[in-house]
Amino acid sequence: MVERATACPALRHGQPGWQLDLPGGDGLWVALQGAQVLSWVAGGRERLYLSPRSPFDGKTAIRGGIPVCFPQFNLRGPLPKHGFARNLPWQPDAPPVLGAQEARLSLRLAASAATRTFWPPAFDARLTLLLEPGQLQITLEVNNTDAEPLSFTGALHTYLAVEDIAAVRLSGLAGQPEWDAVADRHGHAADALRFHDEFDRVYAAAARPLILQEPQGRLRIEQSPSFANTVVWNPGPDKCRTLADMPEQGYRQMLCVEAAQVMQPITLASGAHWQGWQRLSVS
Ligand code: TA6
Repeated sequence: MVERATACPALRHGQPGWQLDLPGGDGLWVALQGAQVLSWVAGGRERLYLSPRSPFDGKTAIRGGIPVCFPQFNLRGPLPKHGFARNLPWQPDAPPVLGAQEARLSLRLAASAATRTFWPPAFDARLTLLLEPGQLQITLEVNNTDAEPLSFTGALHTYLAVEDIAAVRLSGLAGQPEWDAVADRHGHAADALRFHDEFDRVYAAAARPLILQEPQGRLRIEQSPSFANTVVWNPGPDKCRTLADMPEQGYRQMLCVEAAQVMQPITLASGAHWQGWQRLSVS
């Protein structure tokens, strides 16, 4: 057992990344590809779903963990689905900051020849991971380093690990405006969301925390008001069968709860800065 937080470069799934550990046993691993957290252990349990069928080839989107979707959400624009940030290598921005009970690591993706093939603007993005006992906060920052304004949408597309999706309830969204992307129907959120089939809905974000309730325990999910939406996604059995990078029964073990900006792009003037975060806490 370590006595102080530690951080070191570490390979997993054949991919380069960083491992952060706290004295009490909590830890995370983040891949350089996409600055994608692929494991977060808290309270002795893995809290993130990661598909065993992900290709791990250093460039194809990884199915699971916390994909950073930037600068486009889904297919709402001309870019590849969910943008390019999840396909490109990010780099540590500065040495990790380590305390007795916390570890912080920032990774950076700046405009390059690779990003300009998709998207012309100059930008500087940073993802900061703050690991504390029972808690993980993920903060995305975007700086417009271009002479012109830039606009983006996106998400922290978190895949939460669940024991059995049939036993999961997600509360905290009651009454929020809801767009059901499967039925293309607008309505309002039920008191507690249950998941029996394909579920793909975009909500106006709630000011209160969401609670993911399972027989094994609860997880509290918060997001900054700078993300206008929360997206909740589970492919259900039929859609899951069509996803080559998911096991047939994989949908049973995951639920995506995403801090997102879907409908209304964020526009940054030249030199302007934006940040948005999601915080996950074991309770
Ligand atoms: O956030 C939900 C969503 O946009 C769904 O519509 C679904 O397609 C999902 O993301 C996964 O997208 P991906 O490109 O990772 O397969």
